[in-house]
Amino acid sequence: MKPMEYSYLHLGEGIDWDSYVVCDYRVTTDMPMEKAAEAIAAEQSTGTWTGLTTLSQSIFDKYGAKVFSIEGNLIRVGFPNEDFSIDVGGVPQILSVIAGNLFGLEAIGKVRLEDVFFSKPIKSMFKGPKFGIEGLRKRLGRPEKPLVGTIVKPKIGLSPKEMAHYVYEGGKGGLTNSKDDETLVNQAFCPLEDRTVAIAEAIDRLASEGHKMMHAVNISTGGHEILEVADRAQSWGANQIMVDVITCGFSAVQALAEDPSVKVPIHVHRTMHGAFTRDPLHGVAMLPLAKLTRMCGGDALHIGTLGAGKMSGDASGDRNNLEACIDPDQPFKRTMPVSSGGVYPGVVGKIVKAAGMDVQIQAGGGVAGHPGGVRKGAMGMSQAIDAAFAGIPVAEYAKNHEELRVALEKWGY
Ligand code: CAP
Ligand code: MG
Repeated sequence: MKPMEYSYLHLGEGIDWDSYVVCDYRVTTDMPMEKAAEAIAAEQSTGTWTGLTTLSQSIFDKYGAKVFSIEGNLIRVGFPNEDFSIDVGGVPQILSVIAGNLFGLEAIGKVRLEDVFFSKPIKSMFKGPKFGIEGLRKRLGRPEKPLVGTIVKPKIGLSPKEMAHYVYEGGKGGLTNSKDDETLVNQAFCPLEDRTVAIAEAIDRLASEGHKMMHAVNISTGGHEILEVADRAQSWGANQIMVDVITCGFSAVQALAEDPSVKVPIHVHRTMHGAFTRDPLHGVAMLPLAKLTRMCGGDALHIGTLGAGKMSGDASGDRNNLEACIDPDQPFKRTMPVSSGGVYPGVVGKIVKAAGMDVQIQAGGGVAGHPGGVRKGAMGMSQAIDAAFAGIPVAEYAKNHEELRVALEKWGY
């Protein structure tokens, strides 16, 4: 029997957005673009490198991916809903379809998944955030202003008592949020239990003094125990948990968000994403990752600093990430976009201008590096937020706010 060859090209056809998961790939190749597009559609659905005697017309029609358009080096491929295995399979299986083998196809060259549009039936299998922007704001009693936070620095090395003191000082300086850094979990110098208990006490003390604050304790760990660790952290007083979504997996976020035992918001860090988001021609853009994180239930997600900070990422790409977090057309609560990485008071106005008020702006070095210490560093950040909220230029505001003035003097604006 002669193997059948099928054409995955459906160029110019209208797309039934409810029947397909549609992906935009940027392709850099020596092949004719149509051939590359077909190779991707085939590899990721019903084909492989050669025709198959086992592939029938009906299998191809039902499950074959369709190439809907090719514009320059951007190709749009639709995967039929039937290609996805949601109940068992979930995000790992989705990723193996839309972002799997295709990146390694030797003949093609470079491919970058720029965007993904999930169909309604696929989205309906997800629950999204339990708290989202509104839930965080409610818990913090902060209805309008951007949230302002810190990442306790140094990343590692402080004891639980020192961390709790840092958090308390941050709260006294006006911060609404603080968090563990991504490399800290349960090292001997700062055990999770002792740290969580000590920080919860600090936060209780702040509350008794009239200030609400949240600290995201990093519970990133293996999938076999993450729910249990989240449980323990809550029993020790954690009022927010943090997960590194790339290293733990989207399913870790989803498992936590959907488990009724998790009663605190989930802060989602994205450490390691740069390994595949940074190359503009190859890998996966942050935008699809942001969409997936929201579907899986992340209450807050790092989206970049819109061109202001230390990490790579540009204003328009970060803006797209932010839109994915807050897009009102999605059937999920909105995820709080978190702007972090090399932030200091002098750039807060720029971030607020680009992001609006629904953003959490946080600084590690930009708080702990303040010449006056953590409390004054936190005051400098809080004052910068207040200035941006009031629409007053930061240098103007600093004339009456000493901590901000010192920060601007040290780091500029
Ligand atoms: C920021 C940070 C965050 C980055 C990650 C750090 O500290 O704690 O992990 O924000 O980048 O270790 O760099 P600083 P992104 O405020 O001291 O820079 O948010 O882009 O994922
Ligand atoms: Mg960090």
